[in-house]
Amino acid sequence: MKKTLIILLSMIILNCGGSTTSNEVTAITIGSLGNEMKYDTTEFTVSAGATVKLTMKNNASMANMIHNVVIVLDETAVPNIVKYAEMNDGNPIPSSDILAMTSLADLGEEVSVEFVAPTKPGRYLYICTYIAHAATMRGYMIVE
Ligand SMILES: [Cu+2]
Repeated sequence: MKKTLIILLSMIILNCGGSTTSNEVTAITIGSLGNEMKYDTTEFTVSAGATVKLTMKNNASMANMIHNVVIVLDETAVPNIVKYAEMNDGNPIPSSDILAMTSLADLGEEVSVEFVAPTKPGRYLYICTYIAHAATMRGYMIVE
């Protein structure tokens, strides 16, 4: 904890040096909606090119309610991404159509991933690829 604080403080100090690069991280948390196959957040906005720390918080208490967040660059690739993930216990196969993904969060668990948002503004679909969840567990990351 102390170490994190020191790192954060040094980052702030470094940022005061007139440098044009930013170390700011946009933190987003997406939870599951209780025991439903739904996210509690179905839309969030980030700046183009921002560094994003995305956390999936699994709020479920029911067996098999395992979730992830997979942000997709090309929506037309979703059927294949889901198909291959479902053949792989819900874990997506890494692909150039996937911008970022968390691992699968077990009941009560939190998992995070850090990534850089696209520089191209738009709406980027995110889905849960655990078996049979993708139809209802979805939302949009808006890049502006
Ligand atoms: Cu899910």
